Amino acid sequence: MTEIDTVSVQSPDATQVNTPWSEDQVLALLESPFNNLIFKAHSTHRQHFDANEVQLSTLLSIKTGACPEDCGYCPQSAHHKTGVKAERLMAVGDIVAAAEKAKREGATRFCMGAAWRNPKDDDLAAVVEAVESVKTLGLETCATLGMLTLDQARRLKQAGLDYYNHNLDTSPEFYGAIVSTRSYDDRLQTLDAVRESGIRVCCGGIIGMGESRTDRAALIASLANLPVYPESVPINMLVQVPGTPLHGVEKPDVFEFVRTVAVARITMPTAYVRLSAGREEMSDELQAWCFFAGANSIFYGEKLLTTGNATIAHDQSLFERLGLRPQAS
Ligand code: SAM
Ligand code: DTB
Ligand code: SF4
Repeated sequence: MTEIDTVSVQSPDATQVNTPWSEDQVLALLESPFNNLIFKAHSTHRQHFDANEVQLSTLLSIKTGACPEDCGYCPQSAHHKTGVKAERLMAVGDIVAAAEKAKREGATRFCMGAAWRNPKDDDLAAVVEAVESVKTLGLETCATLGMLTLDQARRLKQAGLDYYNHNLDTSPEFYGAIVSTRSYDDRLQTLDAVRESGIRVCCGGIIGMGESRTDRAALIASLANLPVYPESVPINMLVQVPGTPLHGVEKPDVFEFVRTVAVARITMPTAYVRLSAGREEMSDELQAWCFFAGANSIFYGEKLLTTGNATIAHDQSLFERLGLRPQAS
């Protein structure tokens, strides 16, 4: 794709001018004094967003477990013994009922996740039907189904899919220590197909897998240097699940997480930066710092895919204490 082509497929609200970021520049930001970094991130945030508004996305695992991939963090991989019960693809009616509930609870985006390496044609046809139905509820739609071809991405776009989530997870250098069944380039290829189809890109990573600060800088640089940077950037804190190879890995200092959110905000100023997995274990103070550092979206609802999430009651109370408002649909 030429640079001109890339620009022409930008979604209407995407103003992601691509300034290349070297890993060293990102690392320098990550390493700067905390107050300087957070001030810069918060100032950037205010230039592009209402600083007191947070977008709410609800997740649903539409096909659970028995995944052939060996991602070291993931409770759904068939390579790890985690006790997650494998379930077939949900019926469209059940998916729509979950979306209706999410809407009633205040979510504006509904994200359907499947534990696949890639969807087969029959599977995709069912997801297309689900996307069409969820769309009619007035919700934004998102899916994360593994690797996609351009043709599959186009079918999803035609069904009304707004976002596709496909994470780079970590730095290109550390990736091989976490996943062996697919490569960083495979991930980039799917992201290209999604971008070319006109679906907005949701792409981020995980902090706390034993990576170094340099790896975190390289992850953020990889995201920010995509031909058009993602509209949505989920920053996950590893949820350590017994039975996965990453269970028991040393946890990073919590301020390292805030720093990563801040650097994502500075390098991708118009993206929604989502405070994603791991909120159940985070203190209210840590979450408040993340919002101040530029996070403006969360996963909302009692469950992520297979693990727990902060409760709705807790989130509502936290929003009230901080004077935050959920983004209206
Ligand atoms: N199978 C698809 C794929 O890998 O793209 C979609 C689902 S997969 C569960 C989506 C993302 O969830 C992963 O890329 C990873 O970033 C995140 N994730 C999975 N397990 C996690 C965990 N234990 N803690 C934090 N994030 C996790
Ligand atoms: C993302 O970056 N985080 C979400 C979503 N995209 C699909 C998934 C988090 C999964 C956490 C582990 C689980 O619940 O299985
Ligand atoms: Fe499968 Fe996705 Fe989990 Fe990897 S992250 S094991 S691809 S469900």
